[in-house]
Order: sequence, then structure tokens, then C-alpha cells
Amino acid sequence: MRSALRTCPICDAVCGLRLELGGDNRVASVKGDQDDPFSKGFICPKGASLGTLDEDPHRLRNPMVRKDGEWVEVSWDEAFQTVERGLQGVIDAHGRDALAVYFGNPTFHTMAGFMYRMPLTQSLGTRNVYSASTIDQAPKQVACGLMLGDPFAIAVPDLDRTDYLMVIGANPVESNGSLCAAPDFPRRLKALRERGGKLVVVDPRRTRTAAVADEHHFVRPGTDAYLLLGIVHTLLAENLTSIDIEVNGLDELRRLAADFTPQAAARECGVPAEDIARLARELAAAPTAAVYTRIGTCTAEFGTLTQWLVDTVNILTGNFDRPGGVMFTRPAIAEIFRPREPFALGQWRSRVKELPEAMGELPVATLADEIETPGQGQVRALVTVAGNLVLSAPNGPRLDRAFADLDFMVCVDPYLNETTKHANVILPPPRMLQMPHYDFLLLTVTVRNYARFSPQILPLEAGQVSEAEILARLSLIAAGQGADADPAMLDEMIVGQVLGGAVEAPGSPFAGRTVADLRAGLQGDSGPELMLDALLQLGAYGLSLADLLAKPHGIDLGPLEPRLPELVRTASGRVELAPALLAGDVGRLRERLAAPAPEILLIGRRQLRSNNSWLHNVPVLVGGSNRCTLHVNPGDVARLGLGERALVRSAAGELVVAVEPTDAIMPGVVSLPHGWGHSGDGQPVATENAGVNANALTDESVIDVLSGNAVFNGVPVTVSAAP
Ligand SMILES: Nc1nc2c(c(=O)[nH]1)N[C@H]1C(S)=C(S)[C@@H](COP(=O)(O)OP(=O)(O)OC[C@H]3O[C@@H](n4cnc5c(=O)[nH]c(N)nc54)[C@H](O)[C@@H]3O)O[C@H]1N2
Ligand SMILES: Nc1nc2c(c(=O)[nH]1)N[C@H]1C(S)=C(S)[C@@H](COP(=O)(O)OP(=O)(O)OC[C@H]3O[C@@H](n4cnc5c(=O)[nH]c(N)nc54)[C@H](O)[C@@H]3O)O[C@H]1N2
Ligand code: SF4
Ligand SMILES: [Mo]
Repeated sequence: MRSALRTCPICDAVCGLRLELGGDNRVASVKGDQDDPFSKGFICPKGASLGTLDEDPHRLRNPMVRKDGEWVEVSWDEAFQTVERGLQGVIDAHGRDALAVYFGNPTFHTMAGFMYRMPLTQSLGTRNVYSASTIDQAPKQVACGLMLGDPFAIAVPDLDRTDYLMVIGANPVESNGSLCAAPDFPRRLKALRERGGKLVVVDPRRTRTAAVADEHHFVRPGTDAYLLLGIVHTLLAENLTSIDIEVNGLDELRRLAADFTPQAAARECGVPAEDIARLARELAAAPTAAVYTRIGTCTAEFGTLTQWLVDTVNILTGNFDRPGGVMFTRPAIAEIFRPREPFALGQWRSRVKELPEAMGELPVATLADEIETPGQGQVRALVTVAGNLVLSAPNGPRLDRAFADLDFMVCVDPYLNETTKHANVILPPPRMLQMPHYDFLLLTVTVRNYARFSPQILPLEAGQVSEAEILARLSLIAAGQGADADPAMLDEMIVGQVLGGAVEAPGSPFAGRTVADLRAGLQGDSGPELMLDALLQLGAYGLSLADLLAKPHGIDLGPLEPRLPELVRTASGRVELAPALLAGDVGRLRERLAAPAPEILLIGRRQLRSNNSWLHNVPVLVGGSNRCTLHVNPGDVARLGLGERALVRSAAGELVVAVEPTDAIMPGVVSLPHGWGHSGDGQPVATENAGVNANALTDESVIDVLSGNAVFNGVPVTVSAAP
């Protein structure tokens, strides 16, 4: 037996794990790493099954090429040559905008996903760039971009020091948090209450997070912006504000919120007016307070407005960028992703629906339009890296049909699944234990400053190719360098650019040094490790890869400290409280005031033993309480005459699903988890526990207008007894 340490790569909580491996290199057990200063031994059932997940016999080991409808294992050389012919054929016939790329959720975790995303995007040279951002957090980023000038300046709740936490549309007891990396969220919430703090949850479901809260409010799906405007209105009308940062637009904000009295807000959102006013007063009176929101309000029709209002409340109550409020992490790596210029939306538009680009991407919700609609720039080839859009994107079944019609598709993915089955070539990355790990992105939103690197635990076997090499070679092929080009050359180029940027940056502590000199001081066994060492050495703490290797349990870099002034990138140099685009979108919200509410609204939910679409092939993670059922309030079950199964219909599609009556969901709302609806023989355990695809009901034609983000919550449906 030997032990190995490893950060869990599954969800956003970055838990430190300790694995025991037998002589055969099989994982005998996985436990929380007690010596990790951040996660302190915490582990969830997903992390505990990391070994089984990693050793899943259904993971692909070799590249696969589809020949005459049959899957054939081929050599890596043949696979890359097939990719070169496929992509080049489409470029020659239709130009580069006929290429599209999708970066899925796991690319936000992997080192290779971080390092090669820009190179691959740039060498594809297309406007059709898509990622999980626009089915997830794009509204948050657009709101931060408009208010602070930087879409990556995302404030996290100072969870361990706050006196009052308001959680809107997130269920961190099951999801373990997101855009707020905090291993063992449950313990941190318990500690908040033990030190006399208050936890308030706003959710159409009485979630596990609500169960440990002081107060829970049911809210009508999609109406959180009204609730928050009611709070803003109260703070302003009752002079409860204590703004202690430089802001613009307070008068305009006052004008925007003027008619959203608690009474007006209550009519829309269902939270009683006196509660809205009281919550505003409590937030203002608390010594420190933080309002936090996630998927429930991001993937909703007024997503960006809601994200803006959350931070507006944090600002008005004096809780922005101060201990106990919401704060900005100071990561160990140099923040090369931060823009030099103020954020701008819509640098280009999508071809079919003319939706604005945001953060260099177009909305996933319009990918099917771009594939199906003929004309110059029609998408004919698709590259996916770690995505399963048929299950994850709004109106997945439409994408299922659209993918079947592409001229060429290549997927970097360990599984043959509902999406990758359409590929011409599947390029499987090696096992997780065969990859080094550092959370470049998640460690920029931790609730304490912290860094931890996990070296590769198992070596690559003969004939295996690292995910870094796969993405490097794809980038080189897309750039026209051919299937045989040397990936190490690309790595040197990328690292050289990072170092060059540091040497040239005005005021840089590295000005005057040479790239060659800095490069000579780097260590690392792979491109991503070299990149990490470079970013650590250029980073705020002057750490190095060697420092992280010497502290394998992770390094605590202290509590969050105020740092707003160095982050603000707006033209005015101040935080904008009422940016024109957001002010304009309040008009769209106001128009909705008079609209009749649909009778039943569909929302999602996350389950502790699941993670989006890709853990369902692990036997211990499916079955039991982890089932794909429709939660319905018992009153609605009776009123609608539902039996064991219900027929659910939306504008996009319909499905039949098992009914689970529960008073944890409010009347008039039903909930279905996503990532289910499995089929095919690539993941037989998942297919045996198939469930239904919630995204057969979500409607890709309805988006959050400002960010283009998909709407998964507040989907109008009808529900009836299944025949
Ligand atoms: N209805 C509804 N839909 C939703 C949501 C919702 O709340 N409701 N949530 C949305 C959100 S927040 C997200 S993030 C998206 C996620 O949607 P996607 O970005 O599509 O991600 P997953 O569904 O997790 O699929 C991940 C894929 O990556 C593969 N994979 C796993 N590990 C690796 C790896 O190390 N390397 C590579 N190359 N591939 C890997 C898996 O096999 C799988 O095919 O779903 C969204 N869809
Ligand atoms: N166990 C597990 N953990 C995960 C994941 C997973 O799939 N499973 N996925 C990971 C990913 S990719 C992400 S992005 C994060 C997401 O992390 P969370 O945002 O915490 O995810 P959810 O559990 O979906 O919580 C969303 C909550 O919003 C509520 N809700 C729905 N509609 C509305 C609404 O209109 N208003 C309000 N106020 N609430 C609403 C839902 O009932 C639900 O409780 O989780 C990550 N962690
Ligand atoms: S909470 Fe997330 S990071 Fe922690 S063990 Fe579970 S899946 Fe892994
Ligand atoms: Mo996500």
C-alpha cells in the first residue's frame, strides 16, 4: 500500500484527498486529507468514489474513429491525421467560421483546459466559440464586467467571518458551492450560526441548505430581481445605506428602484412585503453581511439583472470588499486573465440571431441555430472538449439532431456518450490520477487565499497521451501546422508569451529581466506544470512549483483582504451602480409586471451524489436517493390528479417522468435534476439508470438577454397524469 495526495477535481470545492493505492496501483480507499489547511479532512460521496470513477472500465483508453457507422480503435497518429483531414476539409470548403468549439465544465478544472483554451480558440480562428459559461455563470461575469470593468472580478462571500448570510438560488449543502470555493460548506454554515450569525435562504424549494437556515422563503421562480429591487428600494427609501467605496450612479439607481416598493416586489415574487422590508433592514443593521447567489438566479431570464442587484445590495450595505462581507481572493498565480481595458460586450454578433459576444464567446443557446441555418459561416465542424451538450444545453434533443448533420466532429472526452456518439473521432484523455492537478480558475474564488498542487499519481502507460498533448496537437492542427507538429514547441511559445508579458508590463517587478533568464528558472514535467511555475513565480506571493511540491497538503495564504481599488477597470475608475445596459434591462423587467404568470414553472436541482452528466456510470452514485424524479407539491399532485408518472410539456418538448410528491417544493413549481436521460452502450450503468433529460423541456429560444445565458429555471410547463 502507498498513500498519495490529490485535490478532488469533481466539483468546485477543491477538497484535499488522501488515496491509498495497492501494489497493483488500484485505489483501495479515498479519504479526506486531514492535513489540508483548507478542507481539513472533508470529503463527500463523490470524492469518496473517485477511485471507482477513475477506474471505470468503460472509460475509453484509445482513440476511436467512426468508420461506416462502426467505432474502431486506432493509433494516436491515425486519429490526429483523421482530425487534420476533417478540419482542413471544412476550412477549405467553407472557411474558418464554419468551425465551432465548445469547452465543457471539466475544462474549468483541468490544467490542460486552462492552458490550451486560448491557443486552441485562436488557432481555430472562428467566431463560433462556446463554453459552459453561457449555460452557467455568464450573467455573473457580465454584471461584474459592467459594474467593475472586469468580468473576472467576482466577489465571494467571506463565509468564515460574516455575521449574516443570505443565500438566493443556491444549495451549497448539496452542491458544495460555486464561484465560492469553500470545502465543507455545511461546517462553515454551522459555524456561522454557532458564532451567533444568521442564515437566510431564498429558494422555491426547502433545500438541505434551507433546512439548516434560520429562515427560508419560498420565491416564485425567475422573480428574484423583484425581491432584490424591493430590498434596494427599502435601503434607499429608509436611508439605510452606508456606501464606503467609490461609486457612480446612485441617483440613477434611486430612480430605477423608485417604483419597486416591497409591496410591488411581493406581488411578483411571493415573498411578503413586510419580510422584504425586514430583510433589507437586517442586512443594513448586521455588523457584516453577504448576499450570495448562484445557478437558481444565473440560469434564469433576468440572470444578469439579478447578479447586479446582489452586488448592489452588498455595496449599499457597506459590505463590498470588507471582511465579513463579500471580498476578492488574491490567488497564488499571476492574474493574466484580468483585462487591461474596460469590459465591453458585443464585439461581434452571432450570425443567425445576432446575439452579442460576451467574454469572447457566443451563447450555447444559439449553437443549434448556427449549425442548422444555411449560409456563409454556417457551422459544419465542431470540436468539443469535456462537454455533453445533448444533456446539458437547453433543448438538448435539437442539438442531438443538429450534431448528426455536421460534416465533422471531434470530441476530447473519456466516454462514448449522448454527445460524443456523434463524433468522427474521440480523443480520450488519460485517467485523472495520471494527470497533475492545480485549480487555476477555482483557486481564484476561494474564501481564504490558498494554493495546492497535486502531481500526477500514476504514470502514463505506453501508448497513452496526456490531455495537455491532445489539446496542444489539436491546436497545432487547427493552426495548419499539421498532425506531426511538436507540441513542446507550442508549450514553449505559450510560456514564453506569459514571461514576455511580465517582462514588458509597466511597473512589473520583472521589468529588465529577460524571457530566457526567467525561463531558465522554471521547472515542470509538462507544459501545464511549466505554465503553473511561471504563473506562481510571477504571482503575488512569489511562490514556485517547488514550494507547492514541498507542501503537498496545500498552503494557507491567509484570510481575504480588501483589494477593490486595484481591480476596478471601469472608464470612470469607480464602481458603476447603474450601468446603461442594466438600467435598460430594468425596463424589460418592468414590462413583465403586468404579464399573467404561467400556472406551473419548472426548475432544476442538484443532487449530492451527482455532478452534471458524467458520474452516473458509477454504481454507488446512482440509485437510492439519487434518482431522476419530478418533485411536485402534494397539493398540486391532488389538483392535477397525478399518479406515479406525469407527462410534462413545454414549448420545447415533452417527457414522461416519475412523480415524487414533496412539500419541500412550493405549489405551482416542479423540479427535475439535469444530466440524466442516458442512452447508448458507452456507459451501461448510466443507461440502466437512465432517467430523463430535463433539457428536453428547457427552451433555447428564451435567454437572459444581456449575457445570452441559457434559462433552466422558471420554464413554463404543463403537467398531467401520464397515460
Ligand atoms: N437543466 C439544467 N441544465 C444544466 C444545468 C442546470 O442547472 N439545469 N447546469 C448547467 C451547468 S452549471 C453546467 S456547468 C453544465 C455542464 O455541462 P457540460 O459542460 O456539458 O459538462 P458535463 O455535463 O459535466 O459533461 C462533462 C463531459 O466531460 C467529460 N469529462 C470528464 N472529465 C474529463 C476530463 O478530465 N477531460 C475531458 N476532456 N473530458 C472530461 C465527461 O465524460 C462528459 O462528457 O450543465 C448545465 N446544464
Ligand atoms: N452534488 C453536485 N454538486 C455540484 C454539481 C452537481 O451537479 N452536483 N454541479 C456543480 C456546478 S457545475 C455548479 S454550477 C454548481 C451550482 O451550485 P448551486 O447553485 O448551489 O446549485 P443548485 O443545487 O442547482 O442550486 C440552485 C438552487 O436554486 C433554486 N432555484 C431554482 N430556480 C430558482 C429561482 O428562480 N430563484 C431562486 N431564488 N432559486 C431558484 C433550486 O431550487 C436550487 O436549490 O454546483 C457544482 N456542484
Ligand atoms: S465536495 Fe466536491 S471537491 Fe469535495 S470531495 Fe466532494 S466532489 Fe470532491
Ligand atoms: Mo456549472
